[in-house]
Amino acid sequence: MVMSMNPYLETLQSKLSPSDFKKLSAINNPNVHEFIAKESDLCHPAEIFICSDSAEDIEHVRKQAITAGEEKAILNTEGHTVHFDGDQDQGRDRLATKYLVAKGVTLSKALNQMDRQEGLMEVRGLLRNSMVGRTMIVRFISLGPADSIFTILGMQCTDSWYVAHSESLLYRPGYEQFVKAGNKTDFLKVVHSAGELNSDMVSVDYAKKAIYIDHMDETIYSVNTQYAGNSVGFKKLAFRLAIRKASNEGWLAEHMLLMGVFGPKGRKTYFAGAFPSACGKTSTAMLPGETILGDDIAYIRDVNSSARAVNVESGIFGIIQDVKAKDDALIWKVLTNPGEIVFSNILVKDGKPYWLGMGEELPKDGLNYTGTWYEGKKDAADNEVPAAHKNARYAVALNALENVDPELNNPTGVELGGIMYGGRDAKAYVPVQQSFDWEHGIIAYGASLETETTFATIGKEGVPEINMMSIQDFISIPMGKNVANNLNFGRKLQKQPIIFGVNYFLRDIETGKYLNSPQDKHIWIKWMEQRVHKEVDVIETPTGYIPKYEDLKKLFKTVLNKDYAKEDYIKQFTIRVPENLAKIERVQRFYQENVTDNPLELFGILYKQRQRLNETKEKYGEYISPECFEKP
Ligand code: SPV
Ligand code: MN
Repeated sequence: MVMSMNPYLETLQSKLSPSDFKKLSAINNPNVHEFIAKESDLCHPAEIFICSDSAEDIEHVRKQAITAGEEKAILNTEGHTVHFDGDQDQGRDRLATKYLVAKGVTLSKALNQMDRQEGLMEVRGLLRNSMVGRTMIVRFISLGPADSIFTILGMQCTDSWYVAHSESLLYRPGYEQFVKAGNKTDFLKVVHSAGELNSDMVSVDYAKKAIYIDHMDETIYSVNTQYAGNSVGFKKLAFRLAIRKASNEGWLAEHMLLMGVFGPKGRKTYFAGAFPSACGKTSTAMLPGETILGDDIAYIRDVNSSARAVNVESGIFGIIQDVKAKDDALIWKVLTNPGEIVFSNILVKDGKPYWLGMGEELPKDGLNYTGTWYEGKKDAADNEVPAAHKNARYAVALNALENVDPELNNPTGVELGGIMYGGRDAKAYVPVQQSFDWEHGIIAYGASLETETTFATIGKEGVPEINMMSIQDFISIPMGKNVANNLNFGRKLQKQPIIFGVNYFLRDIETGKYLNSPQDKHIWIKWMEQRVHKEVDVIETPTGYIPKYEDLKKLFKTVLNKDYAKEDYIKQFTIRVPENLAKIERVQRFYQENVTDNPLELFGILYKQRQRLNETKEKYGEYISPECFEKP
């Protein structure tokens, strides 16, 4: 029995069953009890469920998500359920997501922030009595593998069984870690309430959505939303706190995939890749024949002077649109076979899930995020409602994939051979290039990453914007500091990963058509793998080192069994001087206007790139075939 009960634990006793009380008491940490007691006092749940790592507790959460109606067990395949978010709650909400900052502090003009006291008053006001009549579920999670230098512990109080269930699929359990850690103060805290729900168990008070990040107390508040990107606290919300922690401690928290890529004779090289949402990150991580460690968030540390990385998560919350049997064999197999999967915002008809771009004809009616759906249905603004939302997703544990990498839970992570940055750039950058060195890669590819807004966030699509290292939405430190952190991290390494820039979205200047097929990314990554081992030669251009035609031709044949035409290569790898100069200008303007603490190298490296472009323009004109740069 507990020797001396702290007052927080005592106040919680009336809301806990004897077994839950026992579970909570086993965590000998008044900080944990204090957090739960305070949030319980604010949200007023009828009872509290403490979710340990036991199979029984995990199963209880899964079943409750169905019993409560947040997930519907209406799909024919065993283990599959579907959850719907409200029609105004279909993506991460940038406007509702704010950093709470102390008076006189500003993180950066580009970040959404508000006064901390005001924000706390507002969000705690919204949370007041939000859980009346409901259960508060307390989850403990380990971000990164257990017992490792990478591990960050987190806990969440939520009234959503769907959120708690998603966390079973997406994260490593952390209850036992908390028990072991004893009186630890250093952990992330999240409180979430779905707020008022309609009879379909969907959050309705979207106008009062608030997702506030209080970095001073390492606490995240999320209310009146269910969309996992806003409510699963350990995803993008904890990520924001981790970026801060990493910055203070000298490591990197990144919006990056992690994968193993095979070279000749079974050699495996690990890559990390930063891509803004909906720019091909998950599909890169899932390339057939390679291995996957993660598709969203990585922690990277300097271990004995090499860069080692872990996946913060252990599951995937992936975009389902355009997942096809032919192009995405691995995930297709998972999604169409028995196993634990939560689909969200798809269309359901006769027990079968449907999504946009699945390569099958969609039914003319069914159930979707707007309720009963039929072809031609209009929303309140008179726009046609699609059969499924573009940002419809699936949540699944990584170990459901047959190509999950055996090092997923290695407490020392994997050594990175390469890092890639990829945006959505219709005009300027070539499909793949290697940076001249670490600094050039960080500035010209990472800090200059440009994309267009997509359906993964609420708001207009297709608006071009800078998305620094793909963490623009999540950055929680001054932006210049983030660039400096990245520069410094690599400079200290004896074994630097090679930095690459990729662009899956380059379009033909005349026709506007994409110049590559989605499969081509496999070629680029195989080329990068060879470059890490210096097995193929390169061509030097003003923006980076690009592949030689012969090397790509070989790879197209061996990997995809395709004949790669020289003409295609020339189109794809032509250096477009005007578009590149315009890009540099946009990047410069963005940093000049929004960021006050830019490292000097930023403008220096961009300046040199501009100079190289101008010099080659003098010599070869505005559109320069890669052949011009080839040494005789
Ligand atoms: C993304 O949008 O980058 C995601 C999904 O990975 S979310 O959980 O919404 O962040
Ligand atoms: Mn993401």
